[in-house]
Amino acid sequence: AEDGYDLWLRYRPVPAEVRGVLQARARAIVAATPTTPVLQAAVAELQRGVQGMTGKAPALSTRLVPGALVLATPAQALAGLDVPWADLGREGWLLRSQKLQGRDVTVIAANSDAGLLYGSFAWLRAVQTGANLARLDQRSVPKVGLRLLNHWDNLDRHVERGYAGASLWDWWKLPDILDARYTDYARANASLGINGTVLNNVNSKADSLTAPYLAKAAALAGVFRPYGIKVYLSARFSAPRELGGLKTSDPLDPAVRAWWKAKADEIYKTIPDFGGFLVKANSEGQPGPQDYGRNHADGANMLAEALAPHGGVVMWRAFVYAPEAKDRAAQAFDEFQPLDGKFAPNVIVQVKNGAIDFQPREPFHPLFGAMPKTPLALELQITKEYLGFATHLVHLGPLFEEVLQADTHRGGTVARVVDGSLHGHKLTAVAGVANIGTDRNWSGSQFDQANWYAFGRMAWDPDLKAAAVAREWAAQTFTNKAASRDAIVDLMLASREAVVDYMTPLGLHHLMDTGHHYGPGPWVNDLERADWNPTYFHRAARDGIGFDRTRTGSNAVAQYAPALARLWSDPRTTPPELLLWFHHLPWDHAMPSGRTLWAELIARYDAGVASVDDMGRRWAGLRADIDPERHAEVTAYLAVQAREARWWRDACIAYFQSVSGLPLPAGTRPPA
Ligand code: GCW
Repeated sequence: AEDGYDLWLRYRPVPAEVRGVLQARARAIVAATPTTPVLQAAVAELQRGVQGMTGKAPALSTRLVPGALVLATPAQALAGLDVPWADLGREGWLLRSQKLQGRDVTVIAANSDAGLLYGSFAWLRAVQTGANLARLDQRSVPKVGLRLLNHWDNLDRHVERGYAGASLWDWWKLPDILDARYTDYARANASLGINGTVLNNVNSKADSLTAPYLAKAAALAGVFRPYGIKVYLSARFSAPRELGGLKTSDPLDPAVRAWWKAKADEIYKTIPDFGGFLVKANSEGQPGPQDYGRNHADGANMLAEALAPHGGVVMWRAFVYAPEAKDRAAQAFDEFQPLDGKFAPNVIVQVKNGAIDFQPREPFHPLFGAMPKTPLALELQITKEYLGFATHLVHLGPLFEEVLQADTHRGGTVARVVDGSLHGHKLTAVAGVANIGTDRNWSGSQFDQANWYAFGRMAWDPDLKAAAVAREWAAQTFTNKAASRDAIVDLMLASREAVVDYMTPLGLHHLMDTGHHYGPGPWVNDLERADWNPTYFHRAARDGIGFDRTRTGSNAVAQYAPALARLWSDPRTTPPELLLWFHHLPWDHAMPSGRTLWAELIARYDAGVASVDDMGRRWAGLRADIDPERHAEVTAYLAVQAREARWWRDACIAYFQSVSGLPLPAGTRPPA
């Protein structure tokens, strides 16, 4: 039965006519000997894939037979091979069907074994998406160096904001027992080019840095290493006090610095290729350098100094806000921008895509482009904390594309900031908060797998189009029949705007109910911190709705480049989808559609519901082409979403009406 465990690496038997072609193109695998663990992983994956699709695995061969898959590096380049090695970088690959020494072969070429592994997965992707195997000519080089998952996994296996079961990491059984699932996790990530994983939650326990846990992390690192994946840890800033018995964790205290240096040495003795630390400091109650009157750079640089001799990096998060701030959206910029140029070379500041918190839609974070002397990592959330958890079908590819392609008006897009090309940085990273757990289907729903997939592919190449990535995923995961595949893609692409419309249209944000963030709660107004209340964000009152972030309000808009700040300061030149993010406007404000703001708001909520209904209809029409198990499961989830989209719409409109005092516009509702 199909339960989704195999993700997009399904390798199901292909139709007879395809089988012959495939067999003829995978008669044997020619690779270097002696082989390395990474190369072995590549060969094993090719064998597994071809075995699954044709019923017969190609053998390893030292002879160049016709129909061979040739894995080539500069050290193992056969005569006649003409590969532009210099253009492939350290991890890039080339895929080409060609004649070599008179034989028809397929060349997979790279400068490293990791590149060969990525190239092997690329060939399997080409096969599964129906590429013409006789005419392959592709190459790809990652634009971003560190492509990382961030697990918000606690040591007790609870996953913060996780909706796919418990943490995969079975800390009690590690390091001795290595669940086979760890290998499948690594395969899936390697197939996308993900090359690092932060094992534990940013709200971290110091325990994760103790010797027993380092041994467990080392065991995981051992499983992941053949797949080109490094292990990282979230570090608790107060560890010197909590673990080391020191009186302080002040980053400028020599004893504290010495403690971290010794800890780093210990870690690298256990995990020689350890990636580095991810740190959440002075944010939502976490300890940090400000506890001692120091700043973020002081804290980050202390850790960087400890890791530098080993080649490790510090990813220092910019997600900070305090109740005193006049506008929560403005605080990260205010704290971090003045520190530009103050960070050590192995520090990268990790910035969420938007300034509030992983909402259905936010403008890009104003720090992107505004810290030219500091490498900035983009943090995306794959798990759907604010987007209906695992039951709502919301495909995030369009959201990722929107932020990556946003023009900072400071010389380039967010993608150009993040890939380092705009400001000439070599240290580059994209991080995604994982949506992975012990559920059979890994991600809590069949379609949430696509968010993991899209994250990985777009971290490798931030310029990939969401539509193209969704097409790949749908072909591999569900069906390669063009019409059905495209219907799935349409549904996925429409789903993002649908959730914006039925939850938070027109730039509204953070209307979700408290704590869990599931379902509507625009009326909530009694939390201990004002900046947690939905009323703080929407500011709906008799006079109008929206957060004034222009000069007459918080002026957070001034954090953007002047050209953009000018546009977004005027409601007439602010795109409707960001309108209430930047402006507080009267209910009768005239919208470009000709409707009043009040009528437009209602129309958007209705459009969101209609779009979810449409997704349900499209999915129903696909029944003949999808296995019954997964078809039924998605159908059931879509029914939940259809019901809850109405819940969102009706609750929000009812609440806003109670504030505006306005009648529902004529014709928007059936007569009573
Ligand atoms: O939005 C908040 C989440 C927290 C999370 C925090 C963060 C890990 O609700 O659960 O904590 O963001 O990103 O640090």
